Amino acid sequence: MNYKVYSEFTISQKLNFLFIMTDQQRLDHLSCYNNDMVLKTPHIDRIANEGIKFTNFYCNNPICMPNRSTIFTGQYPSVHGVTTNGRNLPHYSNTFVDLLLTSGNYHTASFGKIHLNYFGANSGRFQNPIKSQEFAHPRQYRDLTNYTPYYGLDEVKLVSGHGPLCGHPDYINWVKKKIEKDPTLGKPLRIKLSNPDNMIQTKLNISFNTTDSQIKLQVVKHKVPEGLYSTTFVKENTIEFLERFSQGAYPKENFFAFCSFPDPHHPFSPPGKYFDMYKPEDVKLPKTFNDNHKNSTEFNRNHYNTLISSEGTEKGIFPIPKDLKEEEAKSIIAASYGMEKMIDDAVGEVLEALERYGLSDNTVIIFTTDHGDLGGDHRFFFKGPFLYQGLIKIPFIIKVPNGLANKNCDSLASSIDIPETILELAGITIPDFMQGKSLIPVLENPEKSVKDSILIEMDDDHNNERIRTLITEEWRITIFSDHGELYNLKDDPEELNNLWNEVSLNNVKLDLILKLFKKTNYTTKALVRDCGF
Ligand SMILES: [Ca+2]
Repeated sequence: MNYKVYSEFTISQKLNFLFIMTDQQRLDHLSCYNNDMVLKTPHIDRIANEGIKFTNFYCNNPICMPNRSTIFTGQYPSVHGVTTNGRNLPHYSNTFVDLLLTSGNYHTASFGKIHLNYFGANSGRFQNPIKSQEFAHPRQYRDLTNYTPYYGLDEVKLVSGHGPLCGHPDYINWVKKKIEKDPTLGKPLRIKLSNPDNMIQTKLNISFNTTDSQIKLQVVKHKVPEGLYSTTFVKENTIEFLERFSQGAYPKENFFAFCSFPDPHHPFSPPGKYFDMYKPEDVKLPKTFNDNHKNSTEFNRNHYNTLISSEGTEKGIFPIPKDLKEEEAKSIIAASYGMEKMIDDAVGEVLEALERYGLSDNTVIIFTTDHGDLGGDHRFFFKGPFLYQGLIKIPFIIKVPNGLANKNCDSLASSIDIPETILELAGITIPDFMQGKSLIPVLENPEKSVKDSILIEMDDDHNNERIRTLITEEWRITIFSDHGELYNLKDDPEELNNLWNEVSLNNVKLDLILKLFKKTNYTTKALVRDCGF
């Protein structure tokens, strides 16, 4: 691939990158995408006002580790190998951050969740699993090594897990330091600094104060104060880094900073004042909440029927409560709003710091999430093999210094395009192994289009399904092993009417299947021989 000069913007110096990412955040939970909502996110909205907001941006896999690995490598999950959670990105993988680091110009840093290695303990189901560098539980901390540079990241402060169930030595040591400075923070949890890591983490984790039904809803009230919560860890570490960088603490000319919040992923557990900030009665449910799956696939219909007649969970796979009532659904969304408000407040402070330390004039700001959340769409929550828009269509906002401001871009684009966009903005040649497209053409002219379709892969080991989805401007087609979905996104944006068996659309279906086949029949490099024959 030839390197194209990025010429349209008047950039006199090399650019820094502040890459802000959240986990499992719905596009319509940001007020710049949805103004008809009680939650307002003015700070994230500000990035959109000063930059470009993408309105047709998709993840390439609706699960954490696969899509995060896609963002780092610029490859589809079936190519980089992280086809599901619980599979580490191979340590030899080449990421865009490696390329920033080896360019010699960039200090590369990460504060928060990464999830390119798995978090969890081995329950005995797996024999000799490859070790992780992101273990959340103190029992595994002895297996961690001095791990930087980590997939190209020179400096890392990690937090693993979600909600009040967070861990990793970087986070636990930060908690200890915070309590050392301000002992009142540890009081509600009765944390003593003389306690070892596992005692401190147990105190963080057992601080749930909730009823059984709330746990089923994944709404969790806990005693972890705002000042010790993961969002504060990410915010403070990012701000302290920006200060250090501005003071010349690093020998590099530029920085790449990954500011990555573990929220608003379930359990929905906003700390302190954020827990009750939004009232369930002020929440509007998605339009499809009362879909009874009459025109859905049998697979979705079975899941729906199971969830409305089961006791809370279906084999622990889809943690959805029995007979979910509208008020309960609203309470889940209200709690997620609290987490999202806390993130927006944190983003506001990070942006303020960027300006305070004189770094905003040459820093690209990116805001996105790793995938969405079903969030009550079609009465489903969290994630799963239900490729509805709330799960797959995600926010992507980018502000380039001296670039276009307050513009929308309706071009199809996806997570796999992020690394090439960053590399091109950094003036680094895009390597052949990357499979996305740089978004520079639409940053220069948001009226243009960079892609006519998006591929979403999902290998679902719970159901042993390799599900492939193609999104075009008009259609979503999703192919399972023995059934399919076809929705006209223009006529039926709520995806209520599955047209897979509509005979009059057979030509459309065939055309989309061919497009999907071509898209999956990719090669990462030109076919080359080692010898003539
Ligand atoms: Ca995720």
